[in-house]
Amino acid sequence: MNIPQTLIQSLREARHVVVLTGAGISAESGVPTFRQAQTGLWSQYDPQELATPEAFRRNPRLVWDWYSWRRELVANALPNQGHLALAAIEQITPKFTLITQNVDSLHQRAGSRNVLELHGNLSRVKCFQEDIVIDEWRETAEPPPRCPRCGGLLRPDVVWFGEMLPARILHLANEATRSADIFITIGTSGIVYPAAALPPAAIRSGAVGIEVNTEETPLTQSMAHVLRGPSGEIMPLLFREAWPESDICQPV
Ligand code: BJW
Repeated sequence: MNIPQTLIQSLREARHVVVLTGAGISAESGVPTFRQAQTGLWSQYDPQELATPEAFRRNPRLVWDWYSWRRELVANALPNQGHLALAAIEQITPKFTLITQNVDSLHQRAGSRNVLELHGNLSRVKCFQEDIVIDEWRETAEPPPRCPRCGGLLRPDVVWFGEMLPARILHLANEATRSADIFITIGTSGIVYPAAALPPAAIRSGAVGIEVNTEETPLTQSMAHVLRGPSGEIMPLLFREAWPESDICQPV
């Protein structure tokens, strides 16, 4: 792939690089994307219908079991070259903010530090009743497990459709978006709000917009640069072209 020199130059000169990632960045780690057909037992369910408070109210066990399956899947996955390249870019740029819609912790496991998790994290659970994060819990024969404080049902600490995003994190994401010189979206379909509103907001504030995705999305048209292909190949290439002299974490 030919990466435009103007893009390389903008990246080298940027004071604040902001990245928004979605499920596509973890695809090469073997984690199915949100809207990809699910596999095996879960292929008969629509993820959009499982990721709601209504679904949990209707069938808490089904929703809990889906998240338990995904928790195990990501625990056995490894960060890929795309995650690693972002951790390397964070080390070499003056200011770097990684906004992720993912709940899989793969960015943190790759070494990224300044990560804003818009949609929560699979590894945490909270009480469905009291909305309080519970540190100690274990799987039970009759899932979901119960809250040790009030006996309510436990649920994953993720953001479902119709729920508010964590206010402080969303505030930090909006602030970073407004001050970005470069805003890169990676592996997101760009259809879920308010995350999907961040790239156009960054571009309105003067950022150079870059999209890395295997497919076209509703965000594509507004981007200054579109890099079409898998992020596990494109991100290391971008890093090597922008900082050929760097010896930090040269992705292979
Ligand atoms: C690759 C690749 C490779 C593959 N390399 N690329 C404004 C307008 C319309 C609707 C709304 C609106 N504002 C709010 C709404 C409602 C709703 C919404 O957005 N609905 C839309 C579907 C229309 N939003 C909400 O409800 C949000 N809450 C909210 O706004 O609160 C205030 C409010 C409440 C009530 C009413 C109104 C306002 C909450 C959204 C929470 C989303 N949660 C989920 C689940 C998280 C937990 C879990 O994981 O189970 O988050 S849904 C799901 O979508 C998940 C993802 O983070 C999110 C985004 O998906 P993502 O990451 O983009 O994945 P995919 O699968 O869609 O795409 C993968 C992409 O990768 C594709 O493009 C591939 O091509 C690409 N790809 N391989 C590069 N190797």
